[in-house]
Amino acid sequence: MLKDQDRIFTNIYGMQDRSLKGAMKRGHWDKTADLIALGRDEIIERMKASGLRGRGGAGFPTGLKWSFMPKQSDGRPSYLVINADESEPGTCKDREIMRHDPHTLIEGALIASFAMNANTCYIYIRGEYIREREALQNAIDECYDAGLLGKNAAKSGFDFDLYLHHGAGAYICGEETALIESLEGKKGMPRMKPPFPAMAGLYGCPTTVNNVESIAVVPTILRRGPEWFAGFGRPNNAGTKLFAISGHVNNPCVVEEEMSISFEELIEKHCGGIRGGWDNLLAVIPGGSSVPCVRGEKMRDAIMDFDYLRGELGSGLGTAAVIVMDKQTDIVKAIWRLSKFYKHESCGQCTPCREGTGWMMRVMDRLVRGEAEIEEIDMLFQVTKQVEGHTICALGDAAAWPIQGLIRNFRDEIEDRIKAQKSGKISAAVAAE
Ligand code: L3W
Ligand code: SF4
Repeated sequence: MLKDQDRIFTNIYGMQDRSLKGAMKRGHWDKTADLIALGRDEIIERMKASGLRGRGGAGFPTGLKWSFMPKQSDGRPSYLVINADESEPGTCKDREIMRHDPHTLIEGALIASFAMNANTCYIYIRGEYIREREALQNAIDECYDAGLLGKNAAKSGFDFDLYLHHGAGAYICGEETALIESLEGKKGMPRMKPPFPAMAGLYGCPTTVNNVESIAVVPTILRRGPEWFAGFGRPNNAGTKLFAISGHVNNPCVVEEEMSISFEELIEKHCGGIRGGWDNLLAVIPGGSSVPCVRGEKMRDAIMDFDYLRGELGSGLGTAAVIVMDKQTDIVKAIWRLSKFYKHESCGQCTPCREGTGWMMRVMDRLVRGEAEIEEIDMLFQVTKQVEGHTICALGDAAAWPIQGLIRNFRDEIEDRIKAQKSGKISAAVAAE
């Protein structure tokens, strides 16, 4: 278990002063100019050595991503864009950073932007995060007043501006290129990649889009050293990580823990156990709604990191939003609800996603009522395969994977439901309640 002194986020529960004064007392903004004086290449090398992988869901190595940005300007400005459009169902970790520890993010934005030669950074915050927006804007204002942002930011010799921009409630704007479109004032629709944003991003200029947590950990990694961060977790899965645990645990919470902690330890130490005990655990979605669910009995010994959850369990760490479901859960209905969500949030520009999310939801409607034929389960699986990997952005995959997880892990539950409905044991109306 992570010791208190190893926690990066020292005010995640808002028990302390979140103002600049309070943040400085906790060690933030301490000799930031010295960190910047390390120089661009050295900062990027240290971030690579830390092993930090992006905290927004994909786990792409952060230092490597920064190294894609041009070293010499070709006349175009470079940008850092921070993705604070936290909308993945189950995910509420970045919210806690912005509410209670906003200076970790602002200081990280300055250092990361310097490393990528970006004099301007935009934070794109989810529209519904009104209190977080206020907290963050207050912290930004404090930094301008104190000379930590603006001309010669933090006396580093680097001029840097930071702007907060809020979205309007569309999940798809969390996809990095849709976010860029939205920031440019257009409808939030994903672009084809390549080109990746590092080549042509905001206003066609070199851009890096990073998640809030990825940027907020940067100052501490540089202060304590990359080897300190790399010392947590298994190889290729380094660091400390915010886990957001919701659902049927006794104490749902957001907690910073060591990467690769076991699921059992995470739940027992921080959440007071599973509601009704471990025998009552039905299923877990370990990384936000976009990754497949896993049967409860496979999760108890699971290692909570990218490689184990993907490689051993066919799921994923995603945003580390851990959704726990006990045996009182109607799992077919839970996944049906996710289908409805993805259908609603599809931007509609590519056919497999636009049509496929509708088809998947309609078959899930029938399954949830028990009105389908058994053969339709395989047909639904085939539809998910037609969507997966055939779309412009990852929303298509995200819509397909939860259903694939349901069919792989809970086929018996779906079949029982259809049989019970056919034999009159449950009515369609009751099944769909
Ligand atoms: C340059 C290359 N850059 C990849 C960059 C790319 C992006 C990052 C990861 O989706 C996932 C999605 C959600 N040259 C590059 C390159 N990059 N190859 O690396 O890229 P990618 O395509 O692997 O993923 P993505 O499109 O960024 C993110 C999943 O995360 N997710 C969570 C989503 C929701 C939230 C939230 O609410 N906060 O994050 C959960 O699983 O489904 O699969 O920057 O440009 N050759
Ligand atoms: Fe839009 Fe869906 Fe295509 Fe993504 S996969 S671009 S959300 S239609």
